[in-house]
Amino acid sequence: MYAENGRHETIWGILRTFHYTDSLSLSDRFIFPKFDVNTNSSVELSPTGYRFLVDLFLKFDKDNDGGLNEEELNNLFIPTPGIPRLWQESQFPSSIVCNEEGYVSLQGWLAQWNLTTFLDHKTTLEYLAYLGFDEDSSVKALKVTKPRKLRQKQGAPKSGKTSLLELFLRGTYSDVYSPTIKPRICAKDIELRGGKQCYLILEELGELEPAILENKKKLDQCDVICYTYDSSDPESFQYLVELREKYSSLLDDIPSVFVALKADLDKQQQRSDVQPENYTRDLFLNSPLHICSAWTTSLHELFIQLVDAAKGPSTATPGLETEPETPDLENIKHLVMAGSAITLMAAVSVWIWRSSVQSSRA
Ligand SMILES: Nc1nc2c(ncn2[C@@H]2O[C@H](COP(=O)(O)OP(=O)(O)OP(=O)(O)O)[C@@H](O)[C@H]2O)c(=O)[nH]1
Ligand SMILES: [Mg+2]
Repeated sequence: MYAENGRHETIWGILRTFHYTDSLSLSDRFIFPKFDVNTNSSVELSPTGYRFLVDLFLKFDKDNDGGLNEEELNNLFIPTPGIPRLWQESQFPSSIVCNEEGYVSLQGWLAQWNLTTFLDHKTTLEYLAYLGFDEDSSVKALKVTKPRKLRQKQGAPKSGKTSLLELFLRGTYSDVYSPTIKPRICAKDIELRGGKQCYLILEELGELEPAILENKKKLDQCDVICYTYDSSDPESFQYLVELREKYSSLLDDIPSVFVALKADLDKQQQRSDVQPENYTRDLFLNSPLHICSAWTTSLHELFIQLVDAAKGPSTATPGLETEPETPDLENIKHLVMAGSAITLMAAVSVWIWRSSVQSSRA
């Protein structure tokens, strides 16, 4: 009866009371259904998938405060082997927006699933199966995007990448500097011009940066590189110049956006062979956007530029002289979910890089 009513957590509650363990298992074909993805395509949640996740959230937010506290989250995950490993690796919930109490908000919950699906759709399929998405298969919760061009982000050490991530998620950042060692990833929806929304995935790779630059396959996952430097530090830009020189064959194919951070501090002449404005001009790219972590509108402008670069890669690819093209709106699947005011479209992933060698100098 409980199974028919979709009350999987109750069934598991009963089984656990009687000391059944996880070895009572679902068939592999059900947990890991076949799902083909073309190269250069990525996987996203379908409207049905989003709707299921919204309903799940609402069902388990028992106190109706718009956030899942630890107990509510644990209850939700009872039918599963626990919070996905991928979530633990991305330091969930620091990867998403939480409410004031630090509980997972609906906005953050959906962003986390969006991130999961982008990074490893098999985890999404597996968990939706545990959570009772569909008695036949969880594949209806997903969709494959059209093959797309590449996109991604990277920057000079100590230039303010982590602060940017913090601001993106929480609207504040810390004055205390601590270098990023382990990669940090976060996802959140942003509003574009005209009110459309999109999920932006930002990643700062920490010490993994050199390894990523040597891994073409990993590089392909990313949409835009955002090169960040500190406009108040005369040594900062040269780092980007050298890095781009060293890896030019890989980096030249990828849409790029240059950003000068810490615009609130005095701008210094960069001690590099070429000044940033000339460097970007020679690559037929926009001049570096001057951003200060405290100016929220300038930040928003940056996030929009990143999405534009992903949507119209030819306008943002180094060395490509092209007429500005209209972003491929076909690719932007604009969906409105029933029962919620959230509109969705393709996710854009952006990586922020730094070199461990350089950081020890910084
Ligand atoms: N004045 C000013 N300081 C900033 C701004 N953004 C970041 N900072 C400070 O700059 C320092 C470095 O910031 P992080 O965000 O940690 O830099 P990072 O690029 O992530 O550094 P690594 O991870 O070591 O490469 C911190 O002390 C921040 O508080 C800004 O817009 N203005
Ligand atoms: Mg950092």
